[in-house]
Amino acid sequence: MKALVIVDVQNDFIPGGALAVKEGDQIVPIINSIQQKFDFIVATQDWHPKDHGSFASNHHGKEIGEFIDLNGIQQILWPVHCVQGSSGADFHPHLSKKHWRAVFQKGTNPLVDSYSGFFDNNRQGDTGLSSFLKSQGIAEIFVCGLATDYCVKFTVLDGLEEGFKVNLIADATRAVNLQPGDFEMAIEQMKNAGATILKASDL
Ligand code: VGL
Ligand code: ZN
Repeated sequence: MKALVIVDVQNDFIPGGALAVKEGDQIVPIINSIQQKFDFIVATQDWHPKDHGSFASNHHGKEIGEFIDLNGIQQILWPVHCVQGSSGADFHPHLSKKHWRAVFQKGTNPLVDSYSGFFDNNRQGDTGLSSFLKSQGIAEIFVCGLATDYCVKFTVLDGLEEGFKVNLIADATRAVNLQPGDFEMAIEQMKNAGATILKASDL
């Protein structure tokens, strides 16, 4: 069985939000039409406590975009985003949520970031996504959402490591692109790791 995994389509990643992804809003109608082709849909939600270690403002004298060591892992510092219970952490209001089986929240441990929908960046914390999908007989996942070069990419890479057949619906994602070309580089990495790169029209 196959599942659609919708990654982090939340207000803070949409233009106007705290960590806006350019054109992030453009994927919402695309994802809504894709959802009609799937019987099994789950979503992930970036869900940080206020004191999260990935926020620049929680490190005295540090700026957004700087790198720090966060408990032994290199961490880029982000603006405050997707704080638990804030409107920025809500899903985009036009995103259809009617047929979702479950939502997996991530980034809840202040001591470590979590890009992947499966595991924290230190691979210790587990959201339960992998065991849930496996318990439901899902062997193949189709990934879309935000952002191509962070949470989408690491969800795809962990999905492959967890033994799923993984497809990326590339035009149903958008990238942060801190550096020009980050979108293309992320696609290359996912493809090299074994993901199939698709367009929404291929479904
Ligand atoms: C994300 C940066 C920080 C994402 C989440 O959803 O891609 N990026 N937190
Ligand atoms: Zn985050």
